[in-house]
Amino acid sequence: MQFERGLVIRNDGPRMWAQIGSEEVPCVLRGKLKREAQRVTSLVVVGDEVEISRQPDGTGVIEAILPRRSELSRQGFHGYVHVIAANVDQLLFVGSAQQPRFKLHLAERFLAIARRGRMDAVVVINKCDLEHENTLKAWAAPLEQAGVRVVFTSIMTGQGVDEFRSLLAGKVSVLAGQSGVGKSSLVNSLFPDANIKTNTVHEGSNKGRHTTTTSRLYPLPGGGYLVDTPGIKSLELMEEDTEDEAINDLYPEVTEAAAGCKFRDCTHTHEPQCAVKQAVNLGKIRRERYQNFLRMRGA
Ligand SMILES: Nc1nc2c(ncn2[C@@H]2O[C@H](COP(=O)(O)OP(=O)(O)O)[C@@H](O)[C@H]2O)c(=O)[nH]1
Ligand SMILES: [Mg+2]
Ligand SMILES: [Zn+2]
Repeated sequence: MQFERGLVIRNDGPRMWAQIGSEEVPCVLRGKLKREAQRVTSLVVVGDEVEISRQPDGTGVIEAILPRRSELSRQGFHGYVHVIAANVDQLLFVGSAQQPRFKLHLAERFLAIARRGRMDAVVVINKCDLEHENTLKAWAAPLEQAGVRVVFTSIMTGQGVDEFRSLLAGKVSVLAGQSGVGKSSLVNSLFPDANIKTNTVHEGSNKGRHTTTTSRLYPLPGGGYLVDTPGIKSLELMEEDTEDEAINDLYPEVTEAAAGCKFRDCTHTHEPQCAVKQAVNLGKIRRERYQNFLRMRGA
């Protein structure tokens, strides 16, 4: 049987749509893939290239998933990896100069995520109209020294908007960055008619609430795609506070003892006057629990 090649452009959990030519075809997984999917969550994700057999009613059955060039993923507990999107060319970390102020550590976290997933990474500093040029250059310097491209933009003055547009052309890109930095503004100013949503799910709502599970690839007028996925937001939260919170919940005895550490940001590894290590030495916290806690924290 002759299979057709498709690109998964929309996925809302069990349901998937693949683009075949200019058609958007609803698809299901072949039974043998489904059994695998029970062991691996999100077996097929947006950006996957798949082989499809067409049914008489026009819908498709995904028969095979082609090898991925890259993976945007989130690392969970026990080495478990959750893939958010496949075959993404580049991760664009968008920060703003002010409101909110640029955070180098967030940029660096996403550079690490990009490297891990074999994606290119670019840092965009938006709202450049709100900060002095010298400050902007100082933020960019360590990134540029590490070989990372930094693009300065402003919706207000139009600075860098053409550069941003050419960055997206012909590529599959995912935009990451805190709420309020101007991701939607940048995209809307470039593609006013395209009705593209980026990281829409959490805006104006509380963390983790009202989440949609729909991920999609938006085709760009100039070629290329923008990835919209709630996963990118959960990735930020996961690697920031949710992960720590979840781990703290799992080790209440460590959390309790940690209140007595000398340093508020104590990692309970090498710091002096660490109440957690003291509790371990006194036998109040089991050593094995302590070691597992450190392993979970990636220490
Ligand atoms: N001064 C200034 N404000 C901007 C710029 N870009 C976006 N904003 C404003 O920042 C706010 C948040 O923008 P938005 O696109 O919703 O951010 P998102 O949450 O990252 O999608 C809006 O009020 C925008 O008008 C810019 O380049 N300069
Ligand atoms: Mg937005
Ligand atoms: Zn400590």
